[in-house]
Amino acid sequence: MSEFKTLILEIEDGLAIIRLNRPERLNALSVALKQELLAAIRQIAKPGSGVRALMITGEGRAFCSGADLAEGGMSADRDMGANLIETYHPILLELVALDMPVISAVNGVAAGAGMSIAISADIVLAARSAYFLQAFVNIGLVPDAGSTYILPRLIGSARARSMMMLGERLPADKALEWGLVYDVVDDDKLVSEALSLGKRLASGPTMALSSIRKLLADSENSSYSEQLTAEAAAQRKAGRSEDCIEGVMAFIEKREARFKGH
Ligand code: LHQ
Repeated sequence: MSEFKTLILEIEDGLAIIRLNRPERLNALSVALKQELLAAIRQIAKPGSGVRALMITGEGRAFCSGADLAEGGMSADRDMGANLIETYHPILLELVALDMPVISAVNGVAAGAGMSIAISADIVLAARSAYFLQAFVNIGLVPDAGSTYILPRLIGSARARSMMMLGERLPADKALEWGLVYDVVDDDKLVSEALSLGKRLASGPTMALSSIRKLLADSENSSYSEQLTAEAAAQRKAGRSEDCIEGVMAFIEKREARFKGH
């Protein structure tokens, strides 16, 4: 049983599944949901948790509609920058620091900071009826929660600018064409497809998968030669892992590898 109220955390065969669970608000990020999301990620990250992959999805008809706009009221002196630094950045930084692959299963709208969370995953799988929305400009805000970093890197500057400035919905099929998502599947297949990908990753060579994440994150700001050096260091570590020995043995013995994650 999940001890959380605004999300559901389940762990199955090394795969942690977080379901954002405020469907009546399209899973908007309330203070409570942000606190619980951070606590859930920390629980997953704990050594000995047994978790080797994470999948994030939403309950109901949305993935996440971004910041909860109904909470807190409006006044000109409120500091949204501080709100970001104190409550959003820890979630995004801990998510990106996880030593395991992350999948988002986008079951409906992913708007504002909800879109940022969705596209920070390694693999983004979208339901055919899902859509992405840089909602910020529609309420006079700027893209945040990592959007200005991640989005242009995924879909290019021209498309990112248009999404951010026009605040229009990007349907799943177009998101696929633009390279924002890994794949689009029929709505009723989304969860089963994401679970199957998640379980496959959770039984993979976790150390290598985690290094792939880190190498790709570092490559955004590295020179070619720095990246070659980083690859060599990561390969030295991976090459000494039990999973690499198992992978090579399994290849030679013409059988499926049984990776243990170390
Ligand atoms: C919501 C929300 C929501 C509360 C739907 N909050 N109730 C910002 C500020 C501060 C610091 C840091 O960072 C940020 C980052 C951000 O994320 S800013 C962007 C915030 N998000 C938005 O601006 C999106 C607002 N929502 C919408 O534009 C629409 O709801 C979308 C396009 C997501 C979905 O439209 P519909 O499918 O037509 O659904 P709906 O609008 O009828 O929503 C259903 C209910 O959910 C409704 O409540 P009600 O009581 O009328 O049934 C909405 O009020 C509620 N809801 N999003 N973000």
